Amino acid sequence: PPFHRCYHIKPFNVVFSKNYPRHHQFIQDFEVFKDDVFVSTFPKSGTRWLQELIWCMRHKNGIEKAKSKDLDERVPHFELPFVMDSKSIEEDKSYLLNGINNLSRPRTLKTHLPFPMLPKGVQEKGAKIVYCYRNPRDTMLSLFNFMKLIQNYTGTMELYSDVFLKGLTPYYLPYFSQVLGYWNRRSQENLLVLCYEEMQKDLPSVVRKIASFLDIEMTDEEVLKLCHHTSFDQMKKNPHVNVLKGLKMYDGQYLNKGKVGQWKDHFSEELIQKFELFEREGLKGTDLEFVFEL
Ligand code: PPS
Repeated sequence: PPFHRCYHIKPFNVVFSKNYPRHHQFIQDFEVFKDDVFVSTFPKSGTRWLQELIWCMRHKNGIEKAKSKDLDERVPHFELPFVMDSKSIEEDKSYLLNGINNLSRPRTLKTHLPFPMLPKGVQEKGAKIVYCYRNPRDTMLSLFNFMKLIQNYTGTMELYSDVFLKGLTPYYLPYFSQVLGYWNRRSQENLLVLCYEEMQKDLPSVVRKIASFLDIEMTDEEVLKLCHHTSFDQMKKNPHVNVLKGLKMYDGQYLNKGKVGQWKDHFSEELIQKFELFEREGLKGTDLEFVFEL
């Protein structure tokens, strides 16, 4: 049987690869402006947190303004039409044209695309990218919970971890190829690489780092206000953030636990060993390190 049935995953997970060839050129040629900022992540690695932070930083009185519009409208998911089973490229183009091209500048866009698949204009114009990764164990767990939430996934966590380790996650995107694609380019001037655990440990420092990267001046008071606005508790009760437009949610919420080291409460010894092997292999020859607990 098709693999998605063996793993209880919906074909949604492979749609990207099916539709991608006909969209490739369109994504490559998408008009990028120098002042665009792409917030890029492997899914479930702190995207929403960064989207809210960066949007508020880039707009005067951002925290107040953010209260009148959903996050998905302020920071749209760039390639969303390409991962959904849309009917035609025309439909996808019209999404982009209406949803993204109508955004006023400076635009902030969310993406999970691997670095080489970003529009050519990102490099040509020197648009900035803020990338964030998260340790693979918490990432897998968060993705598993998300699949239960949006697809009513019925498999076990062990089964889903196989999906993750084999790279059959949404977009057909193997974890290491996506993370290392950015990590290995981190010396590029237009790329800032962060990690989720660092945001958890010391958010004010991360905010200052982002501000300096994006040439935004912030007072200490503004930094603290923003950290409060984007704390887990505040974001969880913020109806403009803790929603996902157009997606039916099964049991639960978009913002789940928001912790580092959740995996320790769920992983068996056997699963830990599988991940250790996966991490050893994936990290070979790189100086990337993960933080598994704080
Ligand atoms: S998505 O669907 O890819 O955009 O999801 P993403 O936002 O990348 O990841 C969701 C996880 O990030 C956690 N999160 C936060 N943690 C701490 N503080 C804040 N403010 C915050 N906002 C989102 C969210 O809870 C998800 O992690 P889990 O472990 O599932 O709770």
